[in-house]
Formats: sequence, structure tokens, C-alpha cells
Amino acid sequence: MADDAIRALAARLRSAGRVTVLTGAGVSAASGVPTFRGADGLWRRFRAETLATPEAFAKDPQLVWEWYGWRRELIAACEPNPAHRVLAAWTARHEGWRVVTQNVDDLHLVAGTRDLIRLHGSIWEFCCWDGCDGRPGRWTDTCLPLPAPTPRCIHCGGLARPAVVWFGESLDPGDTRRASAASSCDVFIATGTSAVVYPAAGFIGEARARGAFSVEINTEATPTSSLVDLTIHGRAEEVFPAVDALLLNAAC
Ligand code: BV8
Repeated sequence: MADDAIRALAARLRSAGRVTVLTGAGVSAASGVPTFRGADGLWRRFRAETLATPEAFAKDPQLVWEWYGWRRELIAACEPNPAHRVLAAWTARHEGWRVVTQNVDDLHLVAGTRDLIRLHGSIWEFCCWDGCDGRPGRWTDTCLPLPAPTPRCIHCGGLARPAVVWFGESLDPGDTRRASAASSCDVFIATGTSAVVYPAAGFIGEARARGAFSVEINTEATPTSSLVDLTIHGRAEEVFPAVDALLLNAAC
């Protein structure tokens, strides 16, 4: 692990009032949640275009539910890893430090992250496929296995769907607004993301344009690597604890 880069990041964070960390599937890899585009990635076996879209669900809801049911069972056995725990501690310790995640596994919430901004929803929440006016519009369902091969809406009895953002669907405007506001910060860290999914990946450029010191923490190079001020080639579950140790030592 690049110790100089770790020290450089810690130095930046020590004087930072506002810090935003954008996370992707790589942050949950150490917890056992497969990434999307990695060698063991979810997408390799299940192409995103064939499953994480409203068209796929309209065509074969049972197939899409099978995929989400399988992922829920897998995620249910996973615990937050040291990267999740350090990020949660940072949001507790520092008023202006935020986490924006693309992940739907909710491991940041389990770790206790405050004011988490979830751009793509949660695999543990359902909503009505037909968009009935039942309230709440989304509800938590943690049944394992799924309550039915194609779960029903608790309000109208019609088909339910995972309350996640699929390709071709817009993000919740409130989430986008909060993520954009969080892109006005002193340090912006992108970690565990291939930075290919938009508009999430766009917040990296937005933060840079607003003067943030930008950092990437990843095990591989991404389209973002050449754009940021500091790249740390390493595993999130190792880098974040190492940075935190320097911050805590400096504090005492
Ligand atoms: C939208 C939920 C408006 C479902 C997901 C430009 C602007 C706007 C839109 C677009 C645009 N260009 C293209 C689009 C369309 C599309 C898009 O971005 N397509 C891509 C593929 C080109 N975007 C959309 O459709 C978005 N909607 O823009 O609305 C609109 C409306 C109509 C028409 C057009 C536009 C919605 C996108 C949301 C899709 N939903 N997930 C579910 O999960 O089932 S995306 C999915 O990918 C996950 O959320 C995931 O988090 C996300 C991104 O993937 P990553 O998290 O980056 O994961 P990945 O496996 O790719 O990478 C892991 C990384 O970790 C790797 O780099 C690896 O090296 C690293 N790593 C591994 N281990 C570690 C590690 N790093 C550190 N430590 C480790 N241990």
C-alpha cells in the first residue's frame, strides 16, 4: 500500500471541514458482496442490460425477482467490513463528512453511517410496479427467501418491484440534490467504483470543478484515475483504517 499517498490523504483530511466519500460495489467486496464488473462480478453472469432495467422486469418479472432474491440471500450473510466502519465513524466524528453510495446492500447503514445518501435505493425495500397511490410508496421487506416468486404490493395487491434505480430510470431528485450539495467539499474521495455509471460518477467531476481535492482509492485504474489529484492503489478495507489510524494518532 502506498504509504506516502496514505499520509498525504491524512494530511488533507486533518484540515478538511467538508469531506465526501462516493462509494461503489468495491467497498463491499471484502464483506463478500460480488462487484458488478469485476472478474467475479455479478454482471458477468447476469448482464446488467438483461436484468437491472424496467424492460427486463416487464418482460420477465420472475427472472428479475430470482436475481434479486439470490442477491438478498447473499447480502444477508455479509457484515460491514473495516471500510464501512471507518466511514461510519467519520460521519459520527465530523459534522461535514458525508458518504454517498451507489450500493444497494445497505451495509453502510448497518455500520451506522449518519445521513447516508443512497443514490440507487436499497435491495431491502420494495415499491409498487404499477405505481399505485398507496403510502408509504416504498416499504422494507427483509424476507428470506422472498415472500413469493413475484412479491405483491402491500397496498393494491399488484406486482411489487425492488425499490432500486434501474438503468434508464431517473434517480430520486432529492438524492441527486443532496449528492450535488455534498460535492461542494474540501476533499472528495471516490472509492470502490469503476466510475462508469452516471449520474453517480459525474459527482467526481462536479466536486473537482468546485475546487475539492479529489482522491481515488481503488484496486484498479478507472476512467477517473487520470483526473483526480491523488490515486491510492489499494483495498478500501485496508486504506481507510490506515488513514484513520494516522488521523487518530495526530489527534492525541
Ligand atoms: C439516469 C441499482 C436519467 C440496481 C444500478 C450520462 C448521464 C446520465 C445517464 C447516463 C449517462 N450515460 C449513460 C447513462 C445511462 C446509465 C449509465 O450510466 N449507463 C452506464 C452503464 C454507461 N445511467 C442510468 O440509467 C441512470 N439513470 O441516468 O437517469 C436517464 C433517464 C432515462 C434515460 C437516460 C438517462 C441510473 C443508473 C443506476 C443503475 N442502477 N444499481 C442494482 O444494483 O440492482 S448501477 C450499479 O452499478 C450499482 O448501483 C453499482 O454500484 C453501480 C456502479 O458500479 P460500481 O459500484 O462502480 O461497481 P463495479 O463493479 O462497476 O466496480 C467496482 C470497483 O471496485 C472496480 O473499479 C474495482 O476495481 C473496485 N474494487 C474491487 N474491490 C475493491 C475495489 N476498490 C477498493 N477496494 C476493494 N477491496
